[in-house]
Amino acid sequence: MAQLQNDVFLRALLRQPTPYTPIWIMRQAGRYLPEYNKTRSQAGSFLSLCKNPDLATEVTLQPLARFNLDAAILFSDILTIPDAMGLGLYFADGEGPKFERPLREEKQIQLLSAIEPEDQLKYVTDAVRSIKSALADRLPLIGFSGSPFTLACYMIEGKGGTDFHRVKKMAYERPDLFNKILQVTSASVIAYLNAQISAGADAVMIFDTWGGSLTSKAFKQFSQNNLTQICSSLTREVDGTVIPRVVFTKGGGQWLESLAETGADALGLDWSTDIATARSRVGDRVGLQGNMDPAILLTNPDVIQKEVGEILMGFGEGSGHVFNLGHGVSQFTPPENVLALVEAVHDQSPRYHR
Ligand code: 1CP
Repeated sequence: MAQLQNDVFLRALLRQPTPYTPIWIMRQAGRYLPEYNKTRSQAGSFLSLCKNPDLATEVTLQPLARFNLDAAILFSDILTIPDAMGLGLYFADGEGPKFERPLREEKQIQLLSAIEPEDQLKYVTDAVRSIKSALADRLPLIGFSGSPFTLACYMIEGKGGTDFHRVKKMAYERPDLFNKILQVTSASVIAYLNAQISAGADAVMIFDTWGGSLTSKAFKQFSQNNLTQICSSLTREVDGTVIPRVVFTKGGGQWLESLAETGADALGLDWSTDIATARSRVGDRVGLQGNMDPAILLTNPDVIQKEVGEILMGFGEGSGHVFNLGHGVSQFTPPENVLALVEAVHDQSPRYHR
């Protein structure tokens, strides 16, 4: 692997010294950027963007051309895995993701089998190779997947934004069946992330977006165990360079100590947890990535600079912090506020790294 020109992000994840705090933004390529909307309308749909490696490369690079970000993230979606399993992903206009064939019958579940990434999801690994080549070792590229629990939520409910009653009913009433879904999905996630690493991803992130909807006991049983299994099965090094892993459980602030035991190098934090408290709880076991409320980006540069100052001061001196939002950037964010955010983090953070 060639030396990256900017590896501050990778070093921060591994809690190695850096000259400043690196920043990238969840959903940095997306609907708040006019150039993204243009490419998306030319492509016809979000899914055709994901499935075309040239267009996925183009939109991955769009935020990097505007902002001095410290990492690129593969343009794709977590729902590519259930789509490859045959559930039929589609996006109805103005609505979130949906599945034509959600998992409702026991027979369907018994027939599920793990995906072969270089076969069914070759458009993703092709996109990783294409983005790596376009980046020309300027910045690291983040690969990603959903967690098995979060993917199971979409696979069973058939859509997002629900109360998870179908999922929880199955988990509590038929844990055997629910575990079958989790096992097949975990095997798929492991193969998928390792394929992204082989294709050139420099770090990987697992989005456990709905883990926080569970009770503490159910979280251990139905999400954390799989996160640990995945981390222990991921490729650790490529040509002597460590591939860091980030685990992000939204709403998981109460479980940081146990999440630090999953094998993650860093934990994503949503905005509901104070970052100073989070750091004192995890100590030097893991790095932290986060955790500005995305709603701050709807305000103005003065408010943004002040908030950045508070989060940097909250984390305090030393390495191990990657600045990010606590969740994805809103589509109503003015791009100039993202510019102000990135500049504020780069201007204000060197004093914490002397
Ligand atoms: O153009 C459009 O209308 C599509 C909007 C969109 C985008 C830009 C979707 C649909 N997905 C994406 C890209 C995406 N999704 C990325 C790209 C990389 C980047 O950060 O620039 C990533 C990392 C994701 C991951 C993802 N998809 C998650 C996990 C992160 C999170 O936000 O919690 C989840 C839950 C999804 C499902 C999904 N896909 C799209 C939407 C609107 C949703 C959420 C639906 C819901 O609320 O349940």
